[in-house]
Amino acid sequence: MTLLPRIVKWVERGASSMYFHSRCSANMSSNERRLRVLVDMDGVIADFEGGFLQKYKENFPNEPFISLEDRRGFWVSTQYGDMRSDLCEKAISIWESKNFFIDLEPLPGGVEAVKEMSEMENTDVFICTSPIKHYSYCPYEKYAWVEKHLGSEFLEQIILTRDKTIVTGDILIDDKPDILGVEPNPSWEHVLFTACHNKHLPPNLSQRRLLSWADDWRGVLQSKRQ
Ligand code: DGP
Ligand code: MG
Repeated sequence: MTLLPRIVKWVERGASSMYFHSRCSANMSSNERRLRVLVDMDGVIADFEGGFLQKYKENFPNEPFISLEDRRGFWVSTQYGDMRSDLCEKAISIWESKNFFIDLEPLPGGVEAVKEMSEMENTDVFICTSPIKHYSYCPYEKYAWVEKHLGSEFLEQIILTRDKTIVTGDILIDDKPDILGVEPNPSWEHVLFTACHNKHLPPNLSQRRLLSWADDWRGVLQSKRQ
């Protein structure tokens, strides 16, 4: 974030906390409620599927693979295991390897969108991502990826959790169709981010979608402010 928007953010935060603590009756419109946006990482800003397929083919050049066009279902290992049972473990070995997560390419427009929304007035953005349980590399590399692509100031904005339902927010932009956990009524609206594995799902009228970062994400945020 460049210096000027950061100063504006500090002033905004100070102003809104003064407002809530002093209970003064200042002009409400200048104290609009802050919007909290949770942005998933894999499949939303980091190209997990593309990175997986590239490394799988490099590591197992003689094994069958599933093109991104033919991907179905969230769990990559399930679809590989359905093709041939031993391919499940081969798939898992790819994302459990060192440098898998740090090497992921950004998805088009994602980094720019996250930076832009974080500079919007009255907007807090968090990267909300589930690490894999094989923790040797993934959590470290997720932090390193954020620093590399979004900048060190975003290290303050990372939430690593296997259960996103317990995180409070207004919107969760995520490519996983079903986000379940211990909280039956999460505070956020889940906006489904289109990915190769979910684009064939039947339309769900109760779930909004973002087709890509070229889609109207600004309109989605605006709709939550009203
Ligand atoms: P998230 O994008 O925050 O919902 O994280 C989901 C993680 O799970 C992400 O790192 C991708 C990974 N993942 C995808 N397919 C599989 C799978 O079949 N098995 C496991 N263990 N993880 C998977
Ligand atoms: Mg994801």
